[in-house]
Amino acid sequence: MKNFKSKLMVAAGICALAFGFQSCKPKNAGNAVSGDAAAKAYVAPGKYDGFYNFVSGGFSGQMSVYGLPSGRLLRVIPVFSVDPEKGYGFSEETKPMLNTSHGFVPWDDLHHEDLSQTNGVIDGRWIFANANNTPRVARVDLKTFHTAEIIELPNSAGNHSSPFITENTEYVVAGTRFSVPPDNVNGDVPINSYKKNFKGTISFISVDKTTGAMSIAFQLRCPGVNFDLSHSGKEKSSGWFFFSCYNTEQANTLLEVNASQRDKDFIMAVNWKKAEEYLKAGKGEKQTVKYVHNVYNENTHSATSEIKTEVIVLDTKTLKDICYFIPCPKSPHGCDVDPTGEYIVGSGKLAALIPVFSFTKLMTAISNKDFIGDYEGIPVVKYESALYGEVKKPGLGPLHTEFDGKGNGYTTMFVSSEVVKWNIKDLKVVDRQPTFYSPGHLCIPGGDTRSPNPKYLIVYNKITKDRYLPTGPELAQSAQIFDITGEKMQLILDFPTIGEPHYAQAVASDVIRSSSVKFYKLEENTSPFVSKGESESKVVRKGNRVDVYITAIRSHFSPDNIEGIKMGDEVYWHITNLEQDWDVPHGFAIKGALTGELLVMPGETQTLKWTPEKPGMYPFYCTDFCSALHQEMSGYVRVSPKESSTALLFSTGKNLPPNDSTIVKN
Ligand code: K7E
Ligand code: CUA
Repeated sequence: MKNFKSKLMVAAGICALAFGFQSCKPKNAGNAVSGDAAAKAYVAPGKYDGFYNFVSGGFSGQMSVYGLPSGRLLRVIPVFSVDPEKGYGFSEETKPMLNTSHGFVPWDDLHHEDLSQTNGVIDGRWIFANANNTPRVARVDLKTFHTAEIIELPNSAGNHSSPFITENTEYVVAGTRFSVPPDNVNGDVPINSYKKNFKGTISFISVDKTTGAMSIAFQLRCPGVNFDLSHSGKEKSSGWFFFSCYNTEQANTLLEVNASQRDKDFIMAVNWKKAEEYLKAGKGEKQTVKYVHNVYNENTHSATSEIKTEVIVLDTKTLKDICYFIPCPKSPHGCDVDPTGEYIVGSGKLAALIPVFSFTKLMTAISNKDFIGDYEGIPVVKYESALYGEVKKPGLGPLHTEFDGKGNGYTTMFVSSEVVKWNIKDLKVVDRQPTFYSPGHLCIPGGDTRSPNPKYLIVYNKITKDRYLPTGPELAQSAQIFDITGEKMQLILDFPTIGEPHYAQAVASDVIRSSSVKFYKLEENTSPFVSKGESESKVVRKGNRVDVYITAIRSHFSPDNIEGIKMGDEVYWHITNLEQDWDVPHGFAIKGALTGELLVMPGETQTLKWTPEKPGMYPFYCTDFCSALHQEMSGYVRVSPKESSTALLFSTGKNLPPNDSTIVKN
């Protein structure tokens, strides 16, 4: 959202004069927390939090897991970014996860998350996330909190309107932010041919009910606009999807001005059940593309990366009745659907009101063909015919809305730095509370599902002045928790976040807790490089490739003395953690390696590739404090010149025989 800031600040100035909105910085920043707040956020040592909160890491490419209401950071899950702390993206087994059609991409920008649902309720199985820059969608398995799968999206650029799921996780849906020429045509065209050559694409990724496996079922080819955000319909509107669209001006330069011309942009309503019918009837076109599908296997403990070459595209211009545009003021960002599925809320970044659309009215308008025309062949429904009503003077710069299931919406106001609670029926503002500062997304546990759990509201801020100790030019990003059990929202805690948070989701902890994997069973480990006991540990040379099958158990490695590695060798350290107990990882580090830690879970095998740079003695050690004798958990590798005659020897617990290094001259 930072890119919108300057425009919004300008708008703020204008609107503050015109409407007398509050200034950007709330006045009572210092003392907004009332007396009993601390008690409400307090979770005693040794007690569990009631909720998991999954917070996007933004440009850190990761997802962090907090406990609520304590705001305690529990875990960082690497998704689209390498994580040296865990070895993700450094081990040979996890490297393929970050493979794309553009090669290995070690870092991306993660904005949105969506927890899987069954019957419109969070089922705690998976959480999906988007890579914004190089378009991808990931699935994280909540049994292990590991990234299980990543699928790349062809015909897309800036995968922002993503990922949003349907009520039974039939599909994970992703809309492209940047329209671009499709991948199978020549994209080497003048930029100013936008109107002619640029297309928007929405991907429907199917999700296997049992395994969660993703595959691109079909794509919709849409007019060239910017798809910003979306949400699926629910209950009565299930079968539909809603996308906010901006840049309906189809500008290709200085969007700040040129994409803010029209008084209204659109929300695009998509009848995906209809799209499925066309797909079944064979109306899709096969398109040659190239994208990558990466899958992590929890038995081999390794990922595979496969290149795919085809998608099926449905053209929404020729296939009628899939898409409809609803005019929506003005450059809408958030597009949120209330728990009943009746109300669709568009948050126009530059609008001084919040339009709430009625699904029932929309359906009537569509069947009556109550259109004001078409936009690139797609019917445009009359604004008033789809509108339920407008929330007047809600604040400035509305971005995102969540729901409490008790008839209220909560909308963040980026410019006026507040969160505003409003009643869905009468569209009256019920309460407003300052945030510190410039909130982006917000989250109520289950707040975008049929069944919210409205105890807390968490607001994720973009700017954090005078809330935390200074840390140089950049301050910590911040989240703020409000108790929303009463009529008024009550701020109870600030906590810092990693990267820049965008969307977040939360769920009661018991939905996930009980299914947590505690360790991997060694007997189920089918890695080709596993050693299931110390007796299987070994060092094998094949040409200049050396495979070290090494085991880790408290508190030693086997083998721990290795000689006969030579310059020019590529050494693959296959570390199997023999422990069979909860929370006993071992780490592995060797001088000169690209990471100081490869973290290996009990029962798991992970591989570090290492190429020594000069002859000498190289210690290796365990990086995870695993026992009182952790510091003893170490070993030595001797590296000899390429031409030396040093024999390849290894041992544990006894000295190697004499092994002279003589240079052999050919
Ligand atoms: Cu509003 Cu990328 Cu969802 Cu940030 S986005 S806030
Ligand atoms: Cu194993 Cu420390």
